[in-house]
Amino acid sequence: MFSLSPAKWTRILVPIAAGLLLLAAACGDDDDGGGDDTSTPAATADATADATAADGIQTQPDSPQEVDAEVTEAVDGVLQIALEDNFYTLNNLSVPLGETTTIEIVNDGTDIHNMRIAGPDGEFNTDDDSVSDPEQITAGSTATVDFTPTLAGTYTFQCDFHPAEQGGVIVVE
Ligand SMILES: [Cu+2]
Repeated sequence: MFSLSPAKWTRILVPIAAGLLLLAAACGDDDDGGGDDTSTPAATADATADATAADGIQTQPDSPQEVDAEVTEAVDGVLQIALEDNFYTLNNLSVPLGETTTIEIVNDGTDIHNMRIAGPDGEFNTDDDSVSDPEQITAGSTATVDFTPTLAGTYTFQCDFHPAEQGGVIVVE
């Protein structure tokens, strides 16, 4: 009985080989599972990006000028403020989200002043700033800033000529 014919060996070995192939296929499925695992970090990165967008604007600089206790709201898309040496007469402003507010500025001082609003990036002198037109407002003259915020939050503005003492905030909601 120890001497099996080649035909009998074939009947024994073929099922074993087939079993090994099945095991290999099963391992292949495990590898696919590993592939699913590698997609998880990408999904996490997307969630992080969404969370950043949902957080809205970046942390803004502090106003160099003490902020008014009273809030001044835009009326029919217009806010009127004045410049003095060296402060804003009103500097706790409120405007609606997603609408253009025109800030009308008159320079009641003797120095040159202006108004620059840090954009959503929370930094001055970057592309997303809103700046008065003209950028230099001489004594007795006027200027405007058209501000159309698309993200809610509290933005900081400053005078570029007196950034250490003249500024304020705009609440967007
Ligand atoms: Cu100034």
